[in-house]
Amino acid sequence: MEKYMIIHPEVKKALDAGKAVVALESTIISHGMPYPENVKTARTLEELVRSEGAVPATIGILNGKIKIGLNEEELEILGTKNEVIKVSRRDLPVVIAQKKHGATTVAATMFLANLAGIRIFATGGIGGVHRGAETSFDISADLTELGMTNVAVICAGAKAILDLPLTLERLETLGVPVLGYGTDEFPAFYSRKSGLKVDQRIDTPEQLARILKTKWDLGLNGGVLITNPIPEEAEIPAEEINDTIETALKEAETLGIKGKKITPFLLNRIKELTNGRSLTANIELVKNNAKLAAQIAVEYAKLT
Ligand code: PSU
Ligand code: MN
Repeated sequence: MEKYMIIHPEVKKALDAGKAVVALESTIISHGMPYPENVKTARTLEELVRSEGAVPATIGILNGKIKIGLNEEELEILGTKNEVIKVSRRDLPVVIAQKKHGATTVAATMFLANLAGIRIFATGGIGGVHRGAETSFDISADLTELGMTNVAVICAGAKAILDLPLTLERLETLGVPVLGYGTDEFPAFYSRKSGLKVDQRIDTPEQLARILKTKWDLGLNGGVLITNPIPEEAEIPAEEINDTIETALKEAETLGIKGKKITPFLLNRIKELTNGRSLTANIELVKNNAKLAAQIAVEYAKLT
């Protein structure tokens, strides 16, 4: 594995000692947010994870090397360079063999976290079933990965640009528990509410850790989706953001934007249309998730 993967010494030490580690993704840095907010947010996430007593491991690919834990310079490259490829599961061998730079999506980050022995991963919002998927077939590889890889993903729900009811249906079929941290309702990324229910509300990091341990002890392979609503102060209520999302979706259709380009396009257009408010919301919700993920990782480390 050393041929392909470099684990940062601090992360390696924590993993060997059975200490709490939290994986963080890099697509959000390279394709989800503009510079310099992206790099600044990535650093803040790492600090937040540390302040809760866990070790952060931001995952990305540099010159074809899988990096579990990035240094300052590497974060800066992923945050600024145009040639950084958005890497989902299927892109991994191509980008690695060709020695390119890659920012990993939820699917690819889950896969690599598992390879490194990290069980807890924080992101913003997972990919899911796109609106109109009945004709476009656009369903994020994040869902299939959640169906098979033993990593818990802490997120603010699925991005509101998606078809949330269909996303929940897929997660059910794939055997992925969808848990609400302190909420009965499935959060909708920018908004705390979606009108949809989670499987189960769970109120403490300790109970969440126990569910993870139980699932994997039983050989129930696959991920767990832990949904954490955006903090109230940063929320954009669904009634306010929905028109903007509709506008952005229509533009994407007119421009013929498809495949891996659609999510970055929509996030950027929504940011422009809300004069940056959606970016602030995005930053605050990821920070909230990184904190919770660290708390869960600390509890999980106590059980293993
Ligand atoms: N959450 C964010 N911003 C993002 C993403 C998630 O707050 O940019 C990224 C994640 O990396 C996720 C990806 O895996 O969008 C989904 O892309 P797609 O729909 O093409 O699978
Ligand atoms: Mn897609």
